[in-house]
Amino acid sequence: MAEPKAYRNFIDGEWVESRSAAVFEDRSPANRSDVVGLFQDSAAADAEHAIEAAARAFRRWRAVPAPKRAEYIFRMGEILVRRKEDYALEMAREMGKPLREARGDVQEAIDVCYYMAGEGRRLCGWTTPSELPNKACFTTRMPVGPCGLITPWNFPMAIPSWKLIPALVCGDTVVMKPASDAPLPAYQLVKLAQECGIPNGVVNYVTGGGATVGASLLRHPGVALVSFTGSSETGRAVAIACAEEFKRVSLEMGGKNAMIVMDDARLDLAVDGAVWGAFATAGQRCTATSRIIVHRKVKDEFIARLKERVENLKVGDPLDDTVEMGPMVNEAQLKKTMEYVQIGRDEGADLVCGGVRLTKAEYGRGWFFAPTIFAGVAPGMRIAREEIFGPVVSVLAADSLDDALNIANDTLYGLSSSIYTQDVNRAFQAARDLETGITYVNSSTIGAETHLPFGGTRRTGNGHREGAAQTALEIFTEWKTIYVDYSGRLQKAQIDTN
Ligand code: UN1
Repeated sequence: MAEPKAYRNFIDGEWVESRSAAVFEDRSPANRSDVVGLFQDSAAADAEHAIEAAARAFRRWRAVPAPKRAEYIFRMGEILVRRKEDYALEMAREMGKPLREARGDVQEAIDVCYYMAGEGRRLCGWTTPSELPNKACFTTRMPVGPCGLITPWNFPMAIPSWKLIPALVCGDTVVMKPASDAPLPAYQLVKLAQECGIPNGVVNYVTGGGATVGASLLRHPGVALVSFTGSSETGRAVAIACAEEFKRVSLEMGGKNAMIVMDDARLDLAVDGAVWGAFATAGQRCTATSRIIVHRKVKDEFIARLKERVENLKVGDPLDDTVEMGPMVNEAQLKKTMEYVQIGRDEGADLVCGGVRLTKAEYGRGWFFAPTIFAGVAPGMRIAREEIFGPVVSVLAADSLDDALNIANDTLYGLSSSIYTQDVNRAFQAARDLETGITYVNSSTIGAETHLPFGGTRRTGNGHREGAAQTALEIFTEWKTIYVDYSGRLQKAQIDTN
């Protein structure tokens, strides 16, 4: 086997090794002997170096007209289109999502590039009359400064792009710290930014641990904003650290997303949505369907049909185009999932299928877990309350729409939700009353589009929404109010109350 490729940090326009002189291995979760690459196990000093470069570059980048900044982004989109298949293959190998989902992940980055490139010619503020004659008032969006982007492994190109691309259009500079389980797609985005001519220091990339690189981004006063996607636990630590420095912080965190299936639902659609929602990316999505609340009248039939589909899901090599579910990303995620299966059994839930690690033949080389359904789950059980982030779904019963809504809303999280019904009144009531950032009617809890607000209530976030320009720009810019007095008169002479 050829030596694995060693990937470097990107700081101030140079590809550099870490001052720590240490690297970590990035292995495929489907085949642990496959080393995808070696990445820099960076020291805090590397992150500091990158933050300083981003701070210097900010002074120049903020002055580049936004339509020009957007041209770089458009070019990135054009190249991404051409390389989509290569990047998808690389991603499937690196973090284990099936190829067709990996294509979708790259596609999200393409969509964000094209969509946000248009924003370069908008970035609109507003004007409003002044209280005084001969005075103009208007508002304009200003970049916030160097941003620390801390991104997860489950959407390793899409999520970095949701942050990087709007930040660049807005005139911010960035230091990216991708998750160590999947740093390669973010590396490709950074390389692309360089290839498209984005000036040195505007985009920086530093790999390594949360305690070194992540902590520097949180503590260094040169970082104006931290945008984080990951667990609620880590998000809390991020928010606390940012508060110390009065940093802006945008958090996208956990979910315990519910799908409601009413007695009038098209069960074929609901079963299909449940399979996709619960087991895409092996359940490792913050939008994953992890609770299915089914009307008691159709519960048994629904479970029987779901079981049949899930038992026939093709689990295997993510690079095989016919595979429907790949491995879990790492051993820790696998262990956590196994622990929750045990918790579910101990709580008295009914294991319908799955519940075991897959180890036979090729499965033994990776972190494979069987897609798992629990039925007879009560709302108070831990498997119905805590985020598992694995291929495990809990089925709960409800007696009415109100009952289902109460169960769905009885959670600490609030990212996504869905309802299957053919009754328009029920659909609209659920759309209003499900207390989540996103609600789907007659489709699964996953499948968010990049030009709509993405984010959630409660412990899922801190009020921000990524995606849509109307909301993403609120994260990556701040408002400036400008008054222009063209009266040529002494201020006092004009009015005495202001
Ligand atoms: C995530 O799981 O962190 O809606 C993001 C979806 C994807 C994005 C998920 N478009 O499932």
